[in-house]
Amino acid sequence: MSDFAQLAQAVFKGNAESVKGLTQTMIDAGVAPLEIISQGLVAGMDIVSPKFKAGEMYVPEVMMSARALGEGMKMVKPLIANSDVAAIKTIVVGTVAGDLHDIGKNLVVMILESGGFNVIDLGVDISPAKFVEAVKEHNAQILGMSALLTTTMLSMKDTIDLLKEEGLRDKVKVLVGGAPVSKNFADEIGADAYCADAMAAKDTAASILN
Ligand code: B12
Repeated sequence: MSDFAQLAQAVFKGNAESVKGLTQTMIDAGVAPLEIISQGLVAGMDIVSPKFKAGEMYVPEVMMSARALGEGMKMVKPLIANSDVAAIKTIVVGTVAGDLHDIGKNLVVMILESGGFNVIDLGVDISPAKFVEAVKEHNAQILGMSALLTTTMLSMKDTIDLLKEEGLRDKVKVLVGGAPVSKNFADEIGADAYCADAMAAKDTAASILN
Protein backbone atom coordinates (compact mmCIF):
# COMPACT_ATOMS: atom_id res chain seq x y z
CA MET A 1 0.00 0.00 0.00
CA SER A 2 1.33 3.49 -0.85
CA ASP A 3 2.02 5.99 1.93
CA PHE A 4 -0.98 8.06 0.82
CA ALA A 5 -3.26 5.00 0.90
CA GLN A 6 -1.99 4.11 4.38
CA LEU A 7 -2.72 7.63 5.61
CA ALA A 8 -6.18 7.55 4.03
CA GLN A 9 -6.89 4.20 5.73
CA ALA A 10 -5.76 5.57 9.10
CA VAL A 11 -8.20 8.51 8.71
CA PHE A 12 -10.98 6.15 7.65
CA LYS A 13 -10.34 3.97 10.73
CA GLY A 14 -10.25 7.05 12.99
CA ASN A 15 -6.76 6.14 14.22
CA ALA A 16 -5.39 9.53 15.28
CA GLU A 17 -2.01 8.22 16.48
CA SER A 18 -1.37 6.47 13.21
CA VAL A 19 -2.46 9.60 11.27
CA LYS A 20 0.00 11.72 13.27
CA GLY A 21 2.88 9.26 12.69
CA LEU A 22 2.25 8.87 8.96
CA THR A 23 1.78 12.62 8.47
CA GLN A 24 5.07 13.34 10.26
CA THR A 25 6.86 10.76 8.11
CA MET A 26 5.56 12.47 4.96
CA ILE A 27 6.47 15.94 6.22
CA ASP A 28 9.99 14.69 7.00
CA ALA A 29 10.22 13.18 3.52
CA GLY A 30 9.39 16.58 2.03
CA VAL A 31 6.00 15.68 0.56
CA ALA A 32 4.09 18.87 -0.41
CA PRO A 33 1.55 19.85 2.28
CA LEU A 34 -1.34 20.22 -0.16
CA GLU A 35 -0.61 16.72 -1.48
CA ILE A 36 -0.67 15.29 2.05
CA ILE A 37 -4.05 16.95 2.52
CA SER A 38 -5.68 16.01 -0.77
CA GLN A 39 -4.18 12.56 -1.42
CA GLY A 40 -3.95 11.32 2.17
CA LEU A 41 -6.14 13.12 4.70
CA VAL A 42 -9.07 14.14 2.51
CA ALA A 43 -8.81 10.89 0.54
CA GLY A 44 -9.51 9.11 3.85
CA MET A 45 -12.67 11.14 4.32
CA ASP A 46 -13.67 10.26 0.77
CA ILE A 47 -13.80 6.61 1.91
CA VAL A 48 -15.97 7.64 4.87
CA SER A 49 -18.51 9.83 3.00
CA PRO A 50 -20.25 7.19 0.87
CA LYS A 51 -20.28 4.73 3.79
CA PHE A 52 -21.96 7.34 6.00
CA LYS A 53 -24.49 8.16 3.29
CA ALA A 54 -25.25 4.45 2.83
CA GLY A 55 -25.80 3.98 6.58
CA GLU A 56 -22.72 1.73 6.90
CA MET A 57 -21.01 4.18 9.29
CA TYR A 58 -22.56 6.15 12.12
CA VAL A 59 -22.03 9.65 13.57
CA PRO A 60 -19.54 8.61 16.33
CA GLU A 61 -17.37 6.78 13.79
CA VAL A 62 -17.48 9.70 11.38
CA MET A 63 -16.47 12.01 14.21
CA MET A 64 -13.49 9.75 15.01
CA SER A 65 -12.39 9.86 11.38
CA ALA A 66 -12.85 13.63 11.26
CA ARG A 67 -10.92 14.03 14.52
CA ALA A 68 -8.05 11.85 13.27
CA LEU A 69 -7.98 13.90 10.11
CA GLY A 70 -7.98 17.09 12.19
CA GLU A 71 -4.80 15.95 13.95
CA GLY A 72 -3.07 15.57 10.60
CA MET A 73 -4.42 18.94 9.42
CA LYS A 74 -3.02 20.67 12.50
CA MET A 75 0.47 19.43 11.59
CA VAL A 76 0.26 20.28 7.90
CA LYS A 77 -1.57 23.63 7.97
CA PRO A 78 1.34 25.75 9.28
CA LEU A 79 3.49 24.46 6.41
CA ILE A 80 1.20 25.64 3.66
CA ALA A 81 2.83 28.46 1.72
CA ASN A 82 1.07 31.85 1.68
CA SER A 83 0.33 31.54 -2.03
CA ASP A 84 -1.56 28.32 -1.36
CA VAL A 85 -3.49 29.85 1.52
CA ALA A 86 -5.02 32.38 -0.86
CA ALA A 87 -6.48 29.47 -2.82
CA ILE A 88 -8.11 27.99 0.27
CA LYS A 89 -11.67 29.16 0.81
CA THR A 90 -12.82 30.48 4.16
CA ILE A 91 -16.10 29.44 5.77
CA VAL A 92 -17.51 31.10 8.88
CA VAL A 93 -19.74 28.71 10.86
CA GLY A 94 -21.83 29.04 14.01
CA THR A 95 -25.03 28.13 15.83
CA VAL A 96 -27.58 30.97 15.81
CA ALA A 97 -28.59 33.29 18.67
CA GLY A 98 -30.40 31.64 21.58
CA ASP A 99 -29.37 28.16 20.45
CA LEU A 100 -26.78 26.07 22.30
CA HIS A 101 -26.88 22.88 20.21
CA ASP A 102 -23.47 22.25 18.68
CA ILE A 103 -23.01 18.53 18.04
CA GLY A 104 -24.18 18.76 14.41
CA LYS A 105 -22.40 22.07 13.89
CA ASN A 106 -19.13 20.60 15.19
CA LEU A 107 -19.49 17.67 12.84
CA VAL A 108 -20.05 20.08 9.95
CA VAL A 109 -16.92 22.03 10.97
CA MET A 110 -14.79 18.89 11.04
CA ILE A 111 -16.05 17.62 7.72
CA LEU A 112 -15.58 21.03 6.06
CA GLU A 113 -12.02 21.12 7.39
CA SER A 114 -11.54 17.65 5.99
CA GLY A 115 -12.57 19.11 2.62
CA GLY A 116 -9.61 21.46 2.82
CA PHE A 117 -11.59 24.59 3.79
CA ASN A 118 -10.34 27.15 6.28
CA VAL A 119 -13.16 27.06 8.84
CA ILE A 120 -13.73 29.80 11.40
CA ASP A 121 -15.91 28.26 14.11
CA LEU A 122 -17.67 31.01 16.07
CA GLY A 123 -19.31 28.61 18.51
CA VAL A 124 -22.91 28.81 19.75
CA ASP A 125 -25.47 31.57 20.45
CA ILE A 126 -24.15 33.81 17.68
CA SER A 127 -26.09 37.01 16.96
CA PRO A 128 -26.62 38.33 13.41
CA ALA A 129 -24.20 41.18 14.19
CA LYS A 130 -21.46 38.73 15.23
CA PHE A 131 -21.94 36.59 12.11
CA VAL A 132 -21.75 39.65 9.86
CA GLU A 133 -18.70 41.01 11.66
CA ALA A 134 -16.91 37.65 11.27
CA VAL A 135 -17.74 37.43 7.55
CA LYS A 136 -16.17 40.89 7.12
CA GLU A 137 -13.15 40.23 9.32
CA HIS A 138 -12.22 36.92 7.69
CA ASN A 139 -13.32 37.86 4.17
CA ALA A 140 -15.34 34.64 4.12
CA GLN A 141 -16.65 33.15 0.88
CA ILE A 142 -19.29 31.11 2.74
CA LEU A 143 -21.35 31.59 5.90
CA GLY A 144 -22.85 28.46 7.49
CA MET A 145 -25.55 28.74 10.16
CA SER A 146 -26.93 25.95 12.34
CA ALA A 147 -30.24 25.98 14.28
CA LEU A 148 -31.85 23.11 16.19
CA LEU A 149 -34.82 24.96 17.66
CA THR A 150 -37.88 26.18 15.80
CA THR A 151 -37.72 29.28 18.00
CA THR A 152 -34.19 30.20 16.92
CA MET A 153 -34.22 29.35 13.22
CA LEU A 154 -35.71 32.76 12.33
CA SER A 155 -32.48 34.34 13.47
CA MET A 156 -31.00 33.00 10.22
CA LYS A 157 -33.25 35.39 8.31
CA ASP A 158 -32.16 38.30 10.52
CA THR A 159 -28.54 37.53 9.69
CA ILE A 160 -29.25 37.38 5.95
CA ASP A 161 -31.15 40.69 6.20
CA LEU A 162 -28.22 42.26 8.01
CA LEU A 163 -25.81 40.98 5.35
CA LYS A 164 -28.00 42.76 2.78
CA GLU A 165 -28.05 45.97 4.81
CA GLU A 166 -24.28 45.92 5.04
CA GLY A 167 -23.95 45.36 1.27
CA LEU A 168 -22.30 41.96 1.79
CA ARG A 169 -24.98 39.59 0.53
CA ASP A 170 -23.45 39.30 -2.96
CA LYS A 171 -20.02 38.55 -1.56
CA VAL A 172 -20.88 35.52 0.56
CA LYS A 173 -22.85 32.33 -0.03
CA VAL A 174 -25.13 31.31 2.83
CA LEU A 175 -25.63 27.64 3.82
CA VAL A 176 -28.14 26.67 6.50
CA GLY A 177 -28.75 23.42 8.36
CA GLY A 178 -30.11 21.80 11.50
CA ALA A 179 -32.99 19.46 12.28
CA PRO A 180 -35.93 21.94 11.93
CA VAL A 181 -34.49 23.60 8.81
CA SER A 182 -35.66 22.56 5.32
CA LYS A 183 -35.03 23.49 1.72
CA ASN A 184 -38.33 25.40 1.68
CA PHE A 185 -37.28 27.41 4.71
CA ALA A 186 -33.88 28.10 3.16
CA ASP A 187 -35.58 29.40 0.00
CA GLU A 188 -38.02 31.51 2.02
CA ILE A 189 -35.31 33.33 3.95
CA GLY A 190 -33.10 33.79 0.89
CA ALA A 191 -30.26 31.39 1.79
CA ASP A 192 -28.23 29.91 -1.06
CA ALA A 193 -28.56 26.30 0.06
CA TYR A 194 -29.91 23.92 2.69
CA CYS A 195 -27.77 20.93 3.69
CA ALA A 196 -29.30 17.89 5.36
CA ASP A 197 -26.00 16.63 6.77
CA ALA A 198 -22.30 17.32 7.08
CA MET A 199 -21.35 15.46 3.93
CA ALA A 200 -23.87 17.51 1.95
CA ALA A 201 -22.35 20.63 3.53
CA LYS A 202 -18.91 19.71 2.17
CA ASP A 203 -20.20 18.84 -1.31
CA THR A 204 -22.37 21.96 -1.47
CA ALA A 205 -19.58 24.24 -0.23
CA ALA A 206 -17.29 22.87 -2.93
CA SER A 207 -19.83 23.19 -5.75
CA ILE A 208 -21.42 26.51 -4.79
CA LEU A 209 -18.16 28.43 -5.24
CA ASN A 210 -17.66 27.23 -8.83
C1 B12 B 1 -28.44 16.71 22.05
C2 B12 B 1 -29.64 17.63 22.22
C3 B12 B 1 -29.57 18.62 23.18
C4 B12 B 1 -28.33 18.89 24.01
C5 B12 B 1 -27.36 19.74 23.17
C6 B12 B 1 -25.91 19.42 23.48
C7 B12 B 1 -25.02 20.06 22.46
N1 B12 B 1 -23.82 20.39 22.91
O1 B12 B 1 -25.36 20.25 21.30
C8 B12 B 1 -28.93 19.69 25.22
C9 B12 B 1 -29.31 18.68 26.27
C10 B12 B 1 -28.03 20.75 25.83
C11 B12 B 1 -30.20 20.24 24.59
C12 B12 B 1 -30.87 21.33 25.10
C13 B12 B 1 -32.12 21.75 24.65
N2 B12 B 1 -32.87 21.16 23.71
CO1 B12 B 1 -32.18 19.77 22.55
N3 B12 B 1 -31.84 18.25 21.53
C14 B12 B 1 -30.80 17.45 21.39
C15 B12 B 1 -31.10 16.30 20.40
C16 B12 B 1 -31.47 15.07 21.23
C17 B12 B 1 -30.02 15.89 19.45
C18 B12 B 1 -29.43 17.01 18.57
C19 B12 B 1 -28.19 16.50 17.93
O2 B12 B 1 -27.09 16.75 18.42
N4 B12 B 1 -28.32 15.71 16.85
C20 B12 B 1 -27.18 15.04 16.17
C21 B12 B 1 -26.56 15.95 15.11
C22 B12 B 1 -25.40 15.22 14.45
O3 B12 B 1 -27.54 16.23 14.12
P1 B12 B 1 -27.96 17.72 13.72
O4 B12 B 1 -27.75 18.63 14.84
O5 B12 B 1 -29.27 17.66 13.04
O6 B12 B 1 -26.86 18.13 12.63
C23 B12 B 1 -26.74 17.57 11.33
C24 B12 B 1 -27.61 18.24 10.27
O7 B12 B 1 -28.77 18.87 10.78
C25 B12 B 1 -26.68 19.19 9.57
N5 B12 B 1 -26.44 20.52 10.11
C26 B12 B 1 -26.58 20.98 11.37
N6 B12 B 1 -26.18 22.24 11.45
C27 B12 B 1 -25.74 22.62 10.26
C28 B12 B 1 -25.23 23.83 9.80
C29 B12 B 1 -24.87 23.97 8.49
C30 B12 B 1 -24.27 25.25 8.03
C31 B12 B 1 -25.04 22.89 7.59
C32 B12 B 1 -24.68 23.09 6.20
C33 B12 B 1 -25.56 21.68 8.04
C34 B12 B 1 -25.92 21.54 9.36
O8 B12 B 1 -25.46 18.49 9.61
C35 B12 B 1 -25.33 17.87 10.90
C36 B12 B 1 -24.40 16.70 10.81
O9 B12 B 1 -24.79 15.77 9.82
C37 B12 B 1 -32.32 16.90 19.64
C38 B12 B 1 -33.27 15.87 19.02
C39 B12 B 1 -33.14 15.73 17.54
N7 B12 B 1 -33.73 14.71 17.03
O10 B12 B 1 -32.57 16.56 16.84
C40 B12 B 1 -32.97 17.77 20.72
C41 B12 B 1 -33.84 18.99 20.32
C42 B12 B 1 -33.19 19.74 19.17
N8 B12 B 1 -33.80 19.81 21.53
C43 B12 B 1 -34.95 20.36 21.77
C44 B12 B 1 -35.19 21.22 22.88
C45 B12 B 1 -36.63 21.69 23.05
C46 B12 B 1 -34.15 21.62 23.75
C47 B12 B 1 -34.27 22.56 24.96
C48 B12 B 1 -35.15 23.79 24.74
C49 B12 B 1 -34.76 21.70 26.12
C50 B12 B 1 -35.07 22.47 27.41
N9 B12 B 1 -36.34 22.53 27.68
O11 B12 B 1 -34.17 22.98 28.03
C51 B12 B 1 -32.81 22.94 25.24
C52 B12 B 1 -32.41 24.23 24.49
C53 B12 B 1 -31.09 24.76 24.88
C54 B12 B 1 -30.71 25.86 23.92
N10 B12 B 1 -30.95 27.10 24.28
O12 B12 B 1 -30.21 25.59 22.86
C55 B12 B 1 -35.99 20.00 20.72
C56 B12 B 1 -36.30 21.14 19.76
C57 B12 B 1 -37.78 21.25 19.47
C58 B12 B 1 -38.04 22.30 18.47
N11 B12 B 1 -38.73 21.91 17.43
O13 B12 B 1 -37.65 23.42 18.60
C59 B12 B 1 -35.40 18.72 20.10
C60 B12 B 1 -35.79 18.50 18.63
C61 B12 B 1 -35.88 17.52 20.97
C62 B12 B 1 -37.39 17.32 20.91
N12 B12 B 1 -37.86 16.40 20.08
O14 B12 B 1 -38.10 17.95 21.59
N13 B12 B 1 -30.58 19.51 23.53
